[in-house]
Amino acid sequence: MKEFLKKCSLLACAMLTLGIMVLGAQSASAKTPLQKWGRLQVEGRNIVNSKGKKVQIKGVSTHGIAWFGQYVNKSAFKSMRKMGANTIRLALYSDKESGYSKKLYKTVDKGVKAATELGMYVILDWHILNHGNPKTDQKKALKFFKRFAKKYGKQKNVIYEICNEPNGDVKWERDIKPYAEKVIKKIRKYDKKNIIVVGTPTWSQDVDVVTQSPLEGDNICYTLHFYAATHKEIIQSKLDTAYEMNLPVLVTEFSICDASGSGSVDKKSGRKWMKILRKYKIGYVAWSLCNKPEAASLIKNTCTKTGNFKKSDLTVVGKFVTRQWKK
Ligand code: IDC
Repeated sequence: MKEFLKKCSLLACAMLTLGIMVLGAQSASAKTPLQKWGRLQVEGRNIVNSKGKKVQIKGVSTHGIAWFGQYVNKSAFKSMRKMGANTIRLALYSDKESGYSKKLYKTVDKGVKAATELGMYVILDWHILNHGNPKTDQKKALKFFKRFAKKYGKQKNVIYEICNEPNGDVKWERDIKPYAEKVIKKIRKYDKKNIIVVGTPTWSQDVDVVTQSPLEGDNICYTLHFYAATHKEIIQSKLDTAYEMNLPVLVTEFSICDASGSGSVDKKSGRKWMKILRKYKIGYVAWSLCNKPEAASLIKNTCTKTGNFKKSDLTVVGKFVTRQWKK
C-alpha cells in the first residue's frame, strides 16, 4: 500500500511538472510582439529590440481612415496579429480632399488603443500625398504630433511617421529636412525615445539622396516605399546605397501591384523585394487593410466583415503578404 501511494505521488508530481511546462510554453508563445521585443530603437542602420537584437517590423497599414475607418478595430487588428503582423499603421491623409478632419483623431485614438491592448506596435502616419511638399501642411502636422506625442509618448509601442510621401517639386535639403527638424523637435519635447520615420523625396523612394545629409538625433529612420509591379532594380539600388551608407530604413508602405494600388500583381518582383528586405533585416508594412476593389487591398471585395478575418477572406495580395509575415 505504502509503495502504491509513493508511486501515485510520484506520478502526480510528474504530471504537475508536465502541466507547468505546458503552461509555461503556452504563455511564452502567447507573448505579444511588445512583450517579446519591448521598445524598438534605431542602432546604426538597424531597428533593434530593447536588448539590442535586430528585429523586423511586419505590419499592415490602414487605407485612409476617413474612407475605411471601420477597419480600425481590435478584432481586425487581432486577426492580422494572428496571421503574423506585429505592427499597425494608421494612415491619416493630411489634406481635406482626402478626408482630413480633426474628428478623425478619435479614430487614431481608437487605433492606438486597440493596437496597445494587443501589444502591437502602432505607426501614426501623417499621410501627405496630394500636398506633395510636407511644408504645405506643416502647421497642422506640428499640432497633430504635439497632440499624439503628448498623449502616447510614454508608451513603448508608438512610432511616428511624419510625412508619408513627399512628391513634386520637393527637395530633401530645401524642404523635407527643415520640416523634419521642426516636427522632430516638437515630438521630442514629449517623447524622447520612440522611433520617428521620415519620408524621402519622390514618393519616398530617394533614400540614397538622404545619405548625403541625414538628420541629427537618435531613433530616426527613413522610409522607402515600393509597389513591386512598378518599382524594381532602380529603387532597389537606391536601397543598396542607403544600406551601404549605414542609413536606417523602414518600408512603411508597399504592395506587389503597381503604383496606382491597382493593376496587375507581380509576385516574382515581390519575392525579390522580400528577399532583399530579409537580407538587410528591414521591416515592411503592407498597404492596405480594406476591401476596396483595387489590387492592393488585403481583404476580398466580397468580404463585408470588418474583423475576425480568415485566410479565405484574403485577396491574392493578402495571401502573399501574410505568407511573408510567417517567414
Ligand atoms: C491610394 C489608394 C487609392 C486612393 C489613392 C488616392 O490605394 O484607393 O484612391 O491612394 O488617395 C501610395 C500612397 C497611397 C496610395 C498608394 C496606391 O501612399 O496613399 O493609396 N500609393 O496608389 N504611394 C504609392 C502608392
